[in-house]
Amino acid sequence: LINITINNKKIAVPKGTTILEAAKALNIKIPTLCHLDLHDIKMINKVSSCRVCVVEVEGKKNLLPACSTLVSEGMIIRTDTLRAIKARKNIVELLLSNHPQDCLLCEKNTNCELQSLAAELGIQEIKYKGQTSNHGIDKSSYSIVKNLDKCILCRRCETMCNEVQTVNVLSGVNRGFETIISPAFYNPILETSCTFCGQCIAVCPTAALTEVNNISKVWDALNDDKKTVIVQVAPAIRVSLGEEFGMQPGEIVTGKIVSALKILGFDKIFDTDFAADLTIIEEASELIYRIKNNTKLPMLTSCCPAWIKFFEHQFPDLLDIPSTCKSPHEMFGAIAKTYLAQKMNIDPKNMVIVSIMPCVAKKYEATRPELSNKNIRDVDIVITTREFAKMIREAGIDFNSLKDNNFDNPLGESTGASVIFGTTGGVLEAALRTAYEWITNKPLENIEFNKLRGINGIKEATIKINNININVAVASGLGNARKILEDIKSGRSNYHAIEIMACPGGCVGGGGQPYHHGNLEIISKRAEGLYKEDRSKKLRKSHENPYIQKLYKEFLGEPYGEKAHEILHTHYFK
Ligand code: HC1
Ligand code: SF4
Repeated sequence: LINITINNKKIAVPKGTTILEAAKALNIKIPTLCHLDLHDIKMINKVSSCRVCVVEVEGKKNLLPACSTLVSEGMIIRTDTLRAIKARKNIVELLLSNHPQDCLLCEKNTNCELQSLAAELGIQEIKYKGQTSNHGIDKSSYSIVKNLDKCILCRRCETMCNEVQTVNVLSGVNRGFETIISPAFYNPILETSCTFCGQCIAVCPTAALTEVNNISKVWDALNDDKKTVIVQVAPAIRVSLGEEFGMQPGEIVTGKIVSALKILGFDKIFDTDFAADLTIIEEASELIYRIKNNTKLPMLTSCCPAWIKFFEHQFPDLLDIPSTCKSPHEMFGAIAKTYLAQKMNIDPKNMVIVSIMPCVAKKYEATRPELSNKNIRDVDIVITTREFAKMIREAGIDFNSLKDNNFDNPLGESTGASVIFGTTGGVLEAALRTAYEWITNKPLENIEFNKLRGINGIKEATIKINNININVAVASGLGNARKILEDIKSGRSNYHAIEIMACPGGCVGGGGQPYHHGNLEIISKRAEGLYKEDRSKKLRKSHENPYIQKLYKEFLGEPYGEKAHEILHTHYFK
């Protein structure tokens, strides 16, 4: 151990510890901006580009950056001297001198790390006047807005995109004042292999990367008398939305969500969980078919649109193995505009389906032409958890005091299996609960597959069903997905089914969720909330959902049959 002193407090820390880490152990806060250490998902941004974390070290002439300076025996460090504080202020003032000062109008207002830091440091004027950048805004995609004028070159997005997701879309080009973070050849993001996972947005400290805001489209629909506006809520929203209103991550706010949506004026309030149960019926049927016929194995799950885009770009020779199931929220839209439209006796053209999702890739997914029926899109508008929270605030709803309400039927009932879709491992666990009972004709006693749970990037298990050993794997984060796909490509893999989610942790860690500001424990707590909701449900297997059974009886016919294929399945492109 190495003995050091920080602000007169002594501590012994292991060799290789940085001053920043040692200070944290003493509960001494050193402000940082570019630094981000998300150990659990192997994302460590250590570029030390902002220098906000400078401290004084006895015997050293210059101030040193705490994030990249390792401790040494006997080091005496001060984080709170006038010189250090002045230097920090100076750095932030310099950053602000080349930053649009439109906080009041900014998408990240009240959620921006630069803004908070400026407030913390008491900055009230920007001393420096000079040249400011003017790069224009990239609004080419349906998911992501890139505004380089707000970029502070922290490189967090670059680390996330290249090292964690291995997509390699964003990198620094040019030098000095001209440096920008850009796709190759300055291409608009739409023309790249960006998956729209939104993880770059999740780690951007400012509003350089944000989601495409669809709130006004929803207000317009709600105010159009000719439209029947139907909303669905993704599994992962119910354990994260509360954070926007001061609640703990993982707190289940499903009932309050329904109440808020009623006040906002949606005509019907349904649950994507219902469609997740439906997905399981189709996906479990498909898996059993493929195992019995020993064809197109391993089967890969297909509910994550960023993952779909990733393999379309990166692994085009494997396009036949993903499940052909549309994602649950797309299945929901397809059923709403056929089965429900018939039941309600309305023209699907006058229906607007709004999806509230933890994901920015779902915005792009909804525009894919093949996710439609007779040229009518399955889903019309997608908003994120964050946008939903903004709508609740805009409408002046006191979220915390709302009473609980229930989803409407027939597309509002769901089982515990569907709830856990929102966390990594949940889709596969849900599919196995059904596949096991269908193959063996026996009840599954222990329905919790603990080996598939937890935030680990890659998880594996072997499940004995009758006499067959079914090998399964789960990956979250696209870098982990890449490893699994490379193994399949080279024939090293012996899995039957693999679940892949693009965002580390699954949808609970989605790019449209409340910002975690570097605290990954938040993602685990959201997952715990979903498992808790699963345990509280009377029905915990998708095939037990009575409304799903009714849907097949009244409308779809056989699971994985002709009508189901026409409405609920899709195909992929190189
Ligand atoms: Fe997800 Fe899914 S679980 S993909 O993470 O399969 O977004 O929550 O809605 O569609 O159900 C997201 C979450 C979500 C779909 C479902
Ligand atoms: Fe990279 Fe995902 Fe951001 Fe696209 S959305 S640039 S893939 S991190």
